[in-house]
Amino acid sequence: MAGAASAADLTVGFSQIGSESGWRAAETSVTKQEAEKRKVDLKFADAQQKQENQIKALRGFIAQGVDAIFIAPVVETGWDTVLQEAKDAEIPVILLDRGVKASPDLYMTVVASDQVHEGKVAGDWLVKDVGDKTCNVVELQGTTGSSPAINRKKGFEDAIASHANIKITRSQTGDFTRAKGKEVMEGFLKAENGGKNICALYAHNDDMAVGAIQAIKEAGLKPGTDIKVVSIDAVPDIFQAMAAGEANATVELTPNMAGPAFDALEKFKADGTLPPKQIITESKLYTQADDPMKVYEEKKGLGY
Ligand code: GZL
Repeated sequence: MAGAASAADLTVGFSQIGSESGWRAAETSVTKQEAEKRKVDLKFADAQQKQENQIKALRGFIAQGVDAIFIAPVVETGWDTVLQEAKDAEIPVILLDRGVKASPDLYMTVVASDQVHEGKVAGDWLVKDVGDKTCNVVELQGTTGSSPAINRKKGFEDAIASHANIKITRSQTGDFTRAKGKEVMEGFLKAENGGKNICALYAHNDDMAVGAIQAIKEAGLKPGTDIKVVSIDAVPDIFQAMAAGEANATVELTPNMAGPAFDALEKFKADGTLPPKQIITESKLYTQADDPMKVYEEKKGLGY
């Protein structure tokens, strides 16, 4: 259509949290590919997990006069002022993969999974797996104050609420990283009779689960058998662990939040159509029954 803004005319500032997990690295590479495909000029800023760096990056994008801002907000709170500054500069903001506690008129849309549902799917799998056996669960939470950590905890607790035989006995943040996941799991194992009192691990992402699997093995126990392992993201390495019988289930999170975000932005720029306030991506359960090495081969090399 004559005069319709094509993506090629757009400059988008992207404030990314960092590279704390394989999934985050995949999201970054997919976002850059999506921008490339659409000939969008993407200004990328890595915040190294710090909110103040994201706020600084957003102010830089506003000063540059970008056409739009994408941000994966590291935590839910503390965004009102800088989002208002973007709104005052008439620069639309799209949230990727995490939500914020701010007035919805301060951002165009959030492209993310239903994180409560992800936690519920993980919990439902464990409920089905353990039946009426007593099961003490340890939980590795994501980054404190982040929407996935809050929501995935809620979803899992909803799933086990009516099953008195399943209880979360220890819960601590592993900040979505392998190293922290391993370290915190080592503490859980020590505190729980060398792990003999632990029936299952629920990790808010696969990277923490992979770190914890290492700790379980070093404690002389069999992950996937002595301690069941359920997590979220569906990164390649969790499928390798599943194929080795060391992990049991994961809930897939697509790393392609940018595709729907760019689509919404292009439509808005072309004819002013606003997207819904939430664009929810699919979640899919994978278990050892899903030919894990085949899935691993399909996923590796996709930027993880
Ligand atoms: C969830 C996303 C989480 C991933 C982690 O939408 O924000 O952040 O599950 C990542 O791997 O660190």
